[in-house]
Amino acid sequence: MKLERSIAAFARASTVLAGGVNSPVRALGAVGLSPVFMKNGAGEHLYDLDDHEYLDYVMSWGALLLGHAHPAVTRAINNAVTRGTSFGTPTQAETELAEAIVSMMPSIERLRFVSSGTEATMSAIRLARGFTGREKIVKFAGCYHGHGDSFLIAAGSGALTHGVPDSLGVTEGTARDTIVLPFNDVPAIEQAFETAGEAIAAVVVEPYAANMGLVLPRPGYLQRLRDLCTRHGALLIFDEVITGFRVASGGAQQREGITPDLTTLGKVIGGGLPVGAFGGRADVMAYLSPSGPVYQAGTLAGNPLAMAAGLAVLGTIAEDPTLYARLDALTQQLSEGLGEVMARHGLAHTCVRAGSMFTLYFTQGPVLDLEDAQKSDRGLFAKYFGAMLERGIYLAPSQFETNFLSAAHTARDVDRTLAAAEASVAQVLTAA
Ligand code: HOZ
Repeated sequence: MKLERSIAAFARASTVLAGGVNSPVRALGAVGLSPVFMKNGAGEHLYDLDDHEYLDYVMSWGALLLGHAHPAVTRAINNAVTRGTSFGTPTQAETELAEAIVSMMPSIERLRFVSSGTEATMSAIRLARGFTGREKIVKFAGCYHGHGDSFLIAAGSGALTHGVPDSLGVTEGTARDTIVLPFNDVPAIEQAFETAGEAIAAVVVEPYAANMGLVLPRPGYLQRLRDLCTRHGALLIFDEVITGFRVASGGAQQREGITPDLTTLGKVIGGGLPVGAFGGRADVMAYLSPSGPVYQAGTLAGNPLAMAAGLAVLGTIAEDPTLYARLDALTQQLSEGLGEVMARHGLAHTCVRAGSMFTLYFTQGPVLDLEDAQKSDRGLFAKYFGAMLERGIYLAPSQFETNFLSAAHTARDVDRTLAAAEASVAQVLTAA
């Protein structure tokens, strides 16, 4: 496969952009390749500068639940853009999208829009600290909550992929206020509350951890977090930037039957435009300026184009009662099929799935925390990724990320992916 134009584009970008990219994972360094520059997307497909077509399983890292350039979303953005791109004043679209979110995710009584998931989680912990008057937050190793300083400790996603889970530039003081525990480990969180319960403002968790690959909570784990937070007066923050409106209209909290105090959102609620939100209990949200003493603001917060796109996405979800069941079934077919391919070739593997999200690990499993995820054969993953790319399948380019399907993916796409996986594994094993 020739990627000449992408290679040239990366060389040019590297002369003006730090590292040649605007977000580390897309550099494809983890799989030993040069980034593929895309020029357009349609439905479940992406097209690169060299005119190759790819079946896309990144879907803008989960943002595109409906696929690329969905007609309802495109129409909404086109209509909004003719009225102006940003006003720095309230607009009714913000209230309309907030109403839609509140009606679909009942734990959210009030919310605020921001411009990214990172901003949402940074703001949520400031609010939690302001509300509780406490300083420490608990996070879990391998979970990623954007690149706010407090979260770049044992962080997942690109930080893990590129070997900087504890980034330089984070002060010791900040690091001291973050307690890092293994995911899925009940004794560890019990112990943390026993030792430092009075100082813990919040426990922040991706209910389905999707930035060390996909790792699901053991039965009862999230409920235990809920109970401990309630007992010790700490807030439970669900980071649903990835899972919100992706695994169900009410997110992972609906599927698991847990009510967090605060939730952070992003991705799907912006239909591919830059957006984030945090929200939850009305008494906690009342602490936010201008009604309360915790400051938070943003020039582009509630941007009219992002609000229009989000309304189109949530409107489409609301009108399609079988959407999530279809996505679930298709993703199950794919992840089980991939498992069968790997088993046929005698490869140790574990395929973890939730709704339209999945990760294939090259390890026997089970994968229940970061330590387990790191047992995956990353060399094998890199070869598999490259072989799939050559066959026009664009997977998440790191072992420590999650793949996403969209409403545009079809059973034919799944068959094509499984055939490509069969051929890719055969190629990788023959070359070994
Ligand atoms: N941190 C994102 C994945 N979890 C990657 C964002 C990007 O490269 O666009």
